[in-house]
Amino acid sequence: MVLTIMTTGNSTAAGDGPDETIGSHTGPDGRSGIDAMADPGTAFESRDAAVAASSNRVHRITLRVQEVELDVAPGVTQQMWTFGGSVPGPVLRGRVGDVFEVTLINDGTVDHGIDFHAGALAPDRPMRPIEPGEELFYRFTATKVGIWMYHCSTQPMLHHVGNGMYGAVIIDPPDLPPVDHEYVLVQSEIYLGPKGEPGDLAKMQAEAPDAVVFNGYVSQYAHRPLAAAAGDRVRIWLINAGPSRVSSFHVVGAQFDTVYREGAMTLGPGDPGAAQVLDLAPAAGGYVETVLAEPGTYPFLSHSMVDADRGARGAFLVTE
Ligand SMILES: [Cu+2]
Repeated sequence: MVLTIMTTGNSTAAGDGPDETIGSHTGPDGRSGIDAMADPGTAFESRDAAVAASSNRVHRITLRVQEVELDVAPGVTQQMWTFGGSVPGPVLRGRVGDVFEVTLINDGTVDHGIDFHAGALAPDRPMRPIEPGEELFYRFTATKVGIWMYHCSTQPMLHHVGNGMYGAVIIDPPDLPPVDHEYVLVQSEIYLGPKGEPGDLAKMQAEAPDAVVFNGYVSQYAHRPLAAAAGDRVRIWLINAGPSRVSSFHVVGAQFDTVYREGAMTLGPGDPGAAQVLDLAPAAGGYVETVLAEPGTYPFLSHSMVDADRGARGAFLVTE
């Protein structure tokens, strides 16, 4: 691996760098301030991608909209709009018939709202935008299995989703068999804005992301690989939060013998064929399963190569 060091306007943490007056994430040559190959350092903690089942039948959740400065790449921060202070927001999980009772509180400085694809209802009231300081109550019953996106419902949604307001709800199929490891990955784009300000809407409109990421941070699982042992069955839940790029999830050295995609089981372990990618349009989701046959490092990526180079990549570290 080649470590590329680029000179940028400010890749330092908020408020502590000599370049602060430049006030932009873009260097004088116009290139992004993000080096998707950079090492995040020994202190870096990746987001836990493991996801456990829940036995609750009623899920009471308080989501506070918080506008916070987050690390998105080594040495690069961005003022993000979040559900609960993280990007993506928390992963919710239940089963068919479960009730989700969500209280949304807007601690931000502009209007925000929420839209759960996991429920079907008239959007007029629960998805309405609320002003700073307000809250709303959103109740839905999960009637269909799948991995469903939730996101901010305030216009321009391109700006709100493009600046971090999304997450996943997993509704398990009733007969979902246990596996050795279960992970969830949310793909999304990062559009850097000026220092201390939200992401750049013009970049979003031009579909010119500075990075494409799994679980909110460039290449994090390339540096902190997801664990498995040889012969383990691994299930990976995926949702493509976009807002605009297609995802084409692939694991180098692996074939998916099980594929669930947008409401349909398209492959099972008994089928003669297998899949090389799970392709997901923006807001689409599904899961794949594979058995990683022998010890080694198995990179994963969006096989849309420009996005892999932007940080949509990681690895499984498979031990004996
Ligand atoms: Cu919002």
